[in-house]
Amino acid sequence: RFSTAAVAEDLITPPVQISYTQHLINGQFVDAASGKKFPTHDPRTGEVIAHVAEGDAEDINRAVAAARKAFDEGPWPRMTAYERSRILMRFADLVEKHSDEIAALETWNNGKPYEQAATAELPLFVRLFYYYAGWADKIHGLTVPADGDYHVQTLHEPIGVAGQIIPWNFPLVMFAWKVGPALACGNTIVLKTAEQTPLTALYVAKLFHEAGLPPGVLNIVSGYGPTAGAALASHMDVDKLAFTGSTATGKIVLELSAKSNLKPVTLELGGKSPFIVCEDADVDKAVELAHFALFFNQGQCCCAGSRTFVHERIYDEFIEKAKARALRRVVGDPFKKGVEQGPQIDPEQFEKILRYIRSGIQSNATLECGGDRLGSKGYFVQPTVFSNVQDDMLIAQDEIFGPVQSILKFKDTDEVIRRANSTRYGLAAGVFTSSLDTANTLSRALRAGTVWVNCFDVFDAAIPFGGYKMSGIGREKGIYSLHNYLQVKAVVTPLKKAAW
Ligand code: TXE
Repeated sequence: RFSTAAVAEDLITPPVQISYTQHLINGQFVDAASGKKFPTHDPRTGEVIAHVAEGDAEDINRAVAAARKAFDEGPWPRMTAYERSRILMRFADLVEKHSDEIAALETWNNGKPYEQAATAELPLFVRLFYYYAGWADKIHGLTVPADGDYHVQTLHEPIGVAGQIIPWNFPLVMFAWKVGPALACGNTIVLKTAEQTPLTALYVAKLFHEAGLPPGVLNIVSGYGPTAGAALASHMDVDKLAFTGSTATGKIVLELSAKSNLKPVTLELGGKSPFIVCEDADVDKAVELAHFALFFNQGQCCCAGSRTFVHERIYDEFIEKAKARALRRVVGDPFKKGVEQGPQIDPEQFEKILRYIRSGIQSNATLECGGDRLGSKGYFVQPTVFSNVQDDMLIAQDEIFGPVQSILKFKDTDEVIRRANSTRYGLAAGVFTSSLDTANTLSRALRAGTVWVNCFDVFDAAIPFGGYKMSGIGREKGIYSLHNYLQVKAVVTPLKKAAW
């Protein structure tokens, strides 16, 4: 029933080779201190595509020492802001030039459709670096009209060495959201990539050095969370930590910060975002947008619209059409033209999704379509739609992080607000309506960091992104992200000669 085989045969893979598998520390590619390596895979088949240096505490120590030196002694924080801006722009130019190859590497290591990597992830990445290049020379403090004869000014200074831990679902976009603002503000960085997707960060970091980034400013360590990640979160010489991943791991890194040096922590965590289809909605358009909101990126989006609330008046029609759309979804080799959905990232996520599907069936949600793996190789999951989902079912409460749409019925606006907000998460929400009043009412009432009205997953570099409640702390992108990477210093000087 699913059109895996119906996909156009022509592969669109540009030539790609894996050139960088070592850590990048102080501008040099180096082996792990222990000499250890770990395998990284192609999710289409589960086959190993490379062995990558496996970082642990000693590699993190070396990377932090390089970042510290580059911050304390190096040219980076003392360069003119314009020079820093030029390097960010040159980097964005280089990424754009190599974007076919980078998109191919992203697809190979992550499984996302090449067309989406090339037309969504790469352009977002490049645009974000231009955006923060534009900020670099516009960061400045204030003069403050304090009481008394004082000249008071605030200096906005870089915070120092930033530790950054990113996940595997958007390896490049997550790199950009972390690295762009931190460098624009003049910080130095130790970035730990996700163990599933170490390759593209190393590739682009090499381009950053070609663009003129001084050694030690951006250091990349590959490795696992409990070893390399935990060492970074608890390091005494890291001045700030930014993390994106699960809520459970977010709690761990916050605790590691508290137990070490109280470095400020920003967290971008899980979600269970409502997508609300009101009774006045154009059903065909609502079905298409709700489908995109959930299934984009194999359902592996922290902000996925994973609770589709549909007004009772259009519910039956919506279900039929949502099911038909899911059955039309083209699943297959992500390098083939026209493919909408590739494999999930790894066996753990794949099994987790299948467990949630079983839980939905056991709790008597109606399985409209899908419900199983697709094929016998790799980590492909059938696009799955459940209707008749109730708020207390696990599939309506937990983050599934896969291609599983849960559709719930509602009667009126107050009810849907209460139910949409009745979750421990608060990352995003979608509203589909033709009424301005309803759009305004819902967007003010929903407790979420982003409300998309009649659109979804709009990720412009200038728009802040982050969560209420257990979806996180702080905002990334836009002007808001700069605050994460700056210290504010008040400088107070008497206007007259001091009395003493
Ligand atoms: O996440 P982890 P996983 C959600 C999604 C998914 C679930 C589990 O529901 O199914 O999380 O995914 C590093 N100290 N999201 O296991 O563990 C790890 O190496 C320091 C939502 O992949 O949070 C990786 O670099 N770091 C999400 C990063 O944390 C640690 C994106 C994320 O891994 C660590 C991904 C530790 N003790 C998953 N343990 C989003 N918000 O977009 C792990 N890490």
